[in-house]
Amino acid sequence: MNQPRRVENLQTDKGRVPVYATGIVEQPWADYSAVDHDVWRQLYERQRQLLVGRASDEFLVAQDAMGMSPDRIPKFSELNRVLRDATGWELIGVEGLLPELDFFDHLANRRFPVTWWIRRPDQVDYIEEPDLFHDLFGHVPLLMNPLFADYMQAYGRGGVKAHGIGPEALVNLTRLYWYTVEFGLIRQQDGLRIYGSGIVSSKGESIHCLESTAPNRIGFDLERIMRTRYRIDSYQKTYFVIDSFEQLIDATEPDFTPIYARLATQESYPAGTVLESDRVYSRGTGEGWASDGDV
Ligand code: HBI
Ligand code: FE
Repeated sequence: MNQPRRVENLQTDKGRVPVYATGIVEQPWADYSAVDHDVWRQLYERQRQLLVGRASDEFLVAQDAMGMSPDRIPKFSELNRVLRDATGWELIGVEGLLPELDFFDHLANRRFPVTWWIRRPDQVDYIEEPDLFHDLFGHVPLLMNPLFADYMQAYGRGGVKAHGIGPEALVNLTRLYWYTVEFGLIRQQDGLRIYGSGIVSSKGESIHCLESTAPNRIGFDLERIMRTRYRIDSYQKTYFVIDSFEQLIDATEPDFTPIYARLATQESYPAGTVLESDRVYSRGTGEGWASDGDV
C-alpha cells in the first residue's frame, strides 16, 4: 500500500496537524492488499458487534441501508450510487485531513471527503488521524439520514461563513463539530446512544462514553458547546446529548454571527467543566436529571 502524501503541518486549535494535498484522489481499490481488507473486516465486525445496544437506531439503520460488507473495503463508486439516491451526498477520495476551508466547501456541496488509505494492523486500537475506517464506517452511514445529511451541509455552509469571519469563529464552530458530529450522544426511549463518528469508530470510546463514571453527559446547548474546549488525544471528558436530529437542525438555523460576537467577550470552559445550569445525565441510562453523584 503506497503511503499517503503529507505536504505540510497546519497550526490549528488542535495543535499542529498533518495536512495533505487538497486534491481529490481516485480510490485505488485494486491496490488494497489482503492485509488492508483484513484490517477493514476485523474493525468492521468488532464495531458492529459492540454497537448493537450502544449506537443510535438511526446509525444502525443507516449503516445497514448503505449495504457495506465486512468482507472487503467498500468501493466508493458503489456506495455513491446508494448515497446519491438517498440524500444527494457523494464520497470523494482524499489523502487525509484537509485545510478547514477546503473541508467546509466540500460539505457545503454535499461531498464528504474520505481518506483513501486504511490503518496498519498494529494501529487497529488507535490511530491519531482519520483513516478510511474512521471516515467510511464512522461518518458516511448517517449521511443516509435526510435530517443529518441536511445538518452536515448546513454545517459546511456555516464553516465557509465562519472562515470569512475569522479564527475565533472557526474555533467555536469546530467545537460544535467535535461535540456533535465526532463525539455526539443522542437520547432515546431506552437510554443514551452514540451517533458521533469518533466514538462509533473506536472500540474503547464506544464503551467508555456510556458506561464509565468518569465523563460528564450534558444536554445539548449550542453556546455551551461553542465555549467548551476539547482534547484530541484522550477520551472525552464531556459528551453532549441531543434529544433528536431535529433539535440539532433547529439549533443551527439562526445566523451565528451574534453568537460569535458574544462568545468573543467570554472565557472558554475547560473540557471537564460542569455548570449549575447544565442538564446532567447519569451514565448510559438517559433518565434525565442525574441523582446526586451519579454522573
Ligand atoms: N479534513 N478530510 C478531513 N476530514 C475531517 O473530518 C476534517 C478535515 N479538516 C478539518 C476538520 N475535519 C475539522 O477541523 C472540522 O472541525 C472542520
Ligand atoms: Fe472525523
